[in-house]
Amino acid sequence: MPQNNILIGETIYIVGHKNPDVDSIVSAYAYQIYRHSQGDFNYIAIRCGKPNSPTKWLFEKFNLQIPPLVEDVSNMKIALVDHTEPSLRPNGWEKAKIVEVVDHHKLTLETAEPSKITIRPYGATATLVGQKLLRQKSLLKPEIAGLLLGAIIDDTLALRSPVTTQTDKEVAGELSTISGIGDISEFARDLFNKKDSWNKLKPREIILQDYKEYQIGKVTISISQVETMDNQKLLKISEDIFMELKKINLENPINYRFVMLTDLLRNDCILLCLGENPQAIEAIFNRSMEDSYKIHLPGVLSRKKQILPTLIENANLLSVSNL
Ligand SMILES: [Mn+2]
Repeated sequence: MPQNNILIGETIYIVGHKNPDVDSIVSAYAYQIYRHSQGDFNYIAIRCGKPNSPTKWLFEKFNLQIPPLVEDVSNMKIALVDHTEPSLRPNGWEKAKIVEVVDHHKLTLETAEPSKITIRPYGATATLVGQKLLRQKSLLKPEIAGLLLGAIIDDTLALRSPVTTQTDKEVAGELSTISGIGDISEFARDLFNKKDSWNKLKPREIILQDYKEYQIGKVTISISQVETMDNQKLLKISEDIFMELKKINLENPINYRFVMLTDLLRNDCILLCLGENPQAIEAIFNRSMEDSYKIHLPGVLSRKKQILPTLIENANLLSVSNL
């Protein structure tokens, strides 16, 4: 697919992470608009996986086209948005050239040549891209502002997650004005209602819908997140989910697997835990497990800002010294 257009130069494909969420697809889309506004017409937004329900709902709401699917980025020049972790990159990245990064996560990158890196510790990549577009307001159409606002709301859980910064709030405020979306909480509720699609899914799909793997030293873990408006309903099938998690781990054994059942209204998380050293997990979260796989964590909503850093800080406990 690499193209060399003599008029606009070699194409750079803007791509979010595997299992794309709203932020990954919207940021790629909006970053293309920003680049084109700078005269860089060789930037093209793509996605490397199926859009989730909130993403589809947003693009439909604003009557916009979701970027096209590219399953393998071998031999392409790519700009990574919303991630750098190798396990989250699109298939074929080993044979691609990462020329740019636009992200809000910690950087994991080894490049042969210097790339253009833009990372800000915001709650969403969409905040970063939104900021760039807001500097030239004339270019920011209401529907693009709405799309970016949706991504910020999704990644920051309506500006309530601990990942939320003052900049997220300010950018969201400006975007809401431009988009004409007056009632942010109603917009957020509509968006989050699309997340509650888990009741149509099988346990395996629930686990893999928003699934990320991480390497912490020698320990490999996975953390799935299921965001709901009511995790008590999900709790009823938690045992089925846990059994499926065990099955997944038999097929592909890693050290620990977690599933976060977060409740956006109650502001808490039921964490399903599978791993080599359950005592370590209890010690790390300072709570005992129910039915030897569930931990209730009040006030926990964020994988990136709460669960993952807690595990990284306690990596010494995780690394199975008693193997
Ligand atoms: Mn994001």
